Amino acid sequence: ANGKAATGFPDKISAKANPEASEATDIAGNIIYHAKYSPHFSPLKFGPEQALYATAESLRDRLIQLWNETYVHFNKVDPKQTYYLSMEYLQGRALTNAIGNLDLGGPYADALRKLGYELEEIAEQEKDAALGNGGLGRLASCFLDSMATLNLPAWGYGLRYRHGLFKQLITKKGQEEVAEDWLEKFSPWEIVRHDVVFPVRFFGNVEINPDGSRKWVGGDVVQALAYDVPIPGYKTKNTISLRLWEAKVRAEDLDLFQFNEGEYELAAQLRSRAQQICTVLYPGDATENGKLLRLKQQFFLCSASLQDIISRFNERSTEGSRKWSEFPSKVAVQMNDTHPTLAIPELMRLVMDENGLGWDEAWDVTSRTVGYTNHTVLPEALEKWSQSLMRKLLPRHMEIIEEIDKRFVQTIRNTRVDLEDKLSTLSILDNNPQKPVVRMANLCVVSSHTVNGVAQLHSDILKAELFVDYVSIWPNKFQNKTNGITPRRWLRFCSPELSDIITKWLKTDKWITDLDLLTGLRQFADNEELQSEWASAKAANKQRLTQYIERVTGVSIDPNSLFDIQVKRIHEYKRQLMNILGVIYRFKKLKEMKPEERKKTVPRTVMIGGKAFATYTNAKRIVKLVNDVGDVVNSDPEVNEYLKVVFVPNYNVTVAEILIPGSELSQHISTAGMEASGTSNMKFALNGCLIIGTLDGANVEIREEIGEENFFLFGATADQVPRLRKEREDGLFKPDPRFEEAKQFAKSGVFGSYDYGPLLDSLEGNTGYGRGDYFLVGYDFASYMDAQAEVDEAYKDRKKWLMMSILSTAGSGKFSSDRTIAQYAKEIWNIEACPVP
Ligand code: HBZ
Repeated sequence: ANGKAATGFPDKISAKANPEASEATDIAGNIIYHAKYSPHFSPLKFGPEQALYATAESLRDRLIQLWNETYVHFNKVDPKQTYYLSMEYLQGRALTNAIGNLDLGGPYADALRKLGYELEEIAEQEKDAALGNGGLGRLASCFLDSMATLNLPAWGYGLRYRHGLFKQLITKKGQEEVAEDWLEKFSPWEIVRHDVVFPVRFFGNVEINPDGSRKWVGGDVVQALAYDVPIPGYKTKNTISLRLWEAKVRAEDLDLFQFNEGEYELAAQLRSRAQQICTVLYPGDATENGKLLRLKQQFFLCSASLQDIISRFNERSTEGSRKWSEFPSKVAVQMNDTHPTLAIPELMRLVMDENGLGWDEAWDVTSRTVGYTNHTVLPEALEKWSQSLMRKLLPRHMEIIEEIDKRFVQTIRNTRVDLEDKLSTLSILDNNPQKPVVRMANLCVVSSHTVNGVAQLHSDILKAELFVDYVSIWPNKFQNKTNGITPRRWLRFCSPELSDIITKWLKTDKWITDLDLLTGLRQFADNEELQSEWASAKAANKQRLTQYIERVTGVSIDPNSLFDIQVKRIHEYKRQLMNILGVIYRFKKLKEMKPEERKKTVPRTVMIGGKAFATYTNAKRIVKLVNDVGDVVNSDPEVNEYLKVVFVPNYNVTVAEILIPGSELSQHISTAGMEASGTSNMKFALNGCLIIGTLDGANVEIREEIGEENFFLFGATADQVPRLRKEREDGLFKPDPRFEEAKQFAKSGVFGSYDYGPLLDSLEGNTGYGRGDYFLVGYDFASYMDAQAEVDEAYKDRKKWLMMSILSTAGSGKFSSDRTIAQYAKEIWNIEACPVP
């Protein structure tokens, strides 16, 4: 078929290296060239997998060329450049994105067709690059897409983890974790840079030179080797870098003497310690595990990246090096949460110990260079490192941190007597003799020129609570930068049907880079023609999702039912437990109804997905409960026409790209004040999905933008939470009978023999065994169920629902990461576009 010869290669297309090909035939020739002459498989076969790698390599040719042009241009113009330091990037797949951003969709689809394949089928072979845990990592990836698209001189730095976020299997026991293996074969997108290697030291000690200057010596030295992942902008030449570091040792670090003595393990000790550094992504929300390794990872990222940044700073000057005072006007470093905080003492050290500057100059350079983004107010998620661990691994950095702290405390004592009694919380070092720690967020706030939260409410809470006293010291340091998402991946490429309709009605596709243009849809929100086109695009996306669910879970769902989705990391504050209790209540009521009554209800398919941290017991119990409820509900012949419950396994970027376009209602129901922003809420709204949610994180701004009448709001507000918690804990609050009924039913054994007592008891107020219902599920349940009833009513009115759906998309313009990044560029980094001519 398709003219394939016996080898599996299409016989009519001849191999020809042609990195600039833009016609389908030439592209096909270039694909075949890669399959034959950069082979990773038997050169006798051309199956879908071979086609994927060869197609990716053909795109890589072009990306390398654009990347080079961009690099040369930046070198020539020498603009101020931003470096985004992040321990996490959730890139997902790259093929469809690269083809789309390069605007080669048509030619590539045609080329592959000539080779006997459909582009979609080939794209599905690719594994996700999942070098992150959740929202924070995905945000970094959306930011890279916007930086490139806005032609900004900006790069990302991260680590090349051998294994990304674990793969989630659902078994009878609930969630099981399996090591993920994105590099099992190889990644066609990365370019190993054997010319970019920097030494990174661990342990050792500090020597004092005769002139009083200090030098960090001894310990282990490992090498950081760069891998560049080119990041293309949308319809622009600018192609930037995500530079990922891998740890290596030099040949001379292998002790040949020991090896020859037969001591193979001893001989390779340093090598094996180096290899550990990038073996696995550190799981977020973790507690005591692998502290030392995590700290090594953080330092490895910071040290390698800063050495690279400094060498580029010098390289770009005509004299080969330049004045340090110019550094902050050429370099901005942004820290994605506190994970890369060690960039602060490392930059101080490099400037002082390696370049001979004094403290004051080094401090000036550092504090004018670094900015800090906070992503959480949860106390347990604020990083604190043991002082003794830090001193052991990074003795010089610990000295520098102590000096920063000393000077800060002294300044406060000299200038702000009123804050004297606050110093125990404001200082960087917590010298509690039981457990002396370094408070990383404090180090960031003291050392950065700018601190920002990720949604207005979150930034307000930072200023009013967590960092309130710092605000009185530096009132202008604190900003808000509401998160955003890239409209390319999250609408244009994941829902081409809906995108085409939008382009048709707006009579332009400029919305893809100017998302505010979506407001132009408002005037057509009740237009019947648009509504019917909208409905058919949604129906097609629901159909695709239906097939996906059937394939991965075996559950068949009704594409005409209301698709209700909650996907995100499983966490008690995100309240998946409230969702499933609501489902349990709905199930119980459906069971109690007469058949004629049931027929009047709105059929619903509730989908819940997300990963639980491996040792987070209650999160894992929630996963198990959702699965158990699904098993019972889905096989109940009386009810399963009206309700289905599906746990979507192994939620990741690729699964999100199937779920979100097919969604109609999505749940963003965290306890108010706890979700810093949320970003999937923006993706759902952009795809015309209605939101049921609390006044938390970016929900507040989404509701403002799309209109309160198009948002199903419920629940306590952030300022009410402390009082309600106290009342709930004290047993003063009397929960709604529906809440009691749902809990009783969950405990009754209908959902199997697993003991849900301990999970459900966490929802009790102070009854002697409960934990006080810290997340206020009991308080919010009543208004949640009322809002769910409004959803059902609204869904019955087809026209109204479609109008609300269109208005959700129309009001989502603000949530483009292009807007977010433009604000960072202007208000924090002070950088400007540098488009490649
Ligand atoms: O960052 C999330 C916030 O929970 C979410 O509200 C926000 O929208 C998003 C982007 O700003 N935070 C995370 O995803 N945090 C982590 O994944 C994490 C990773 C490692 C840690 C701690 C937290 O050690």
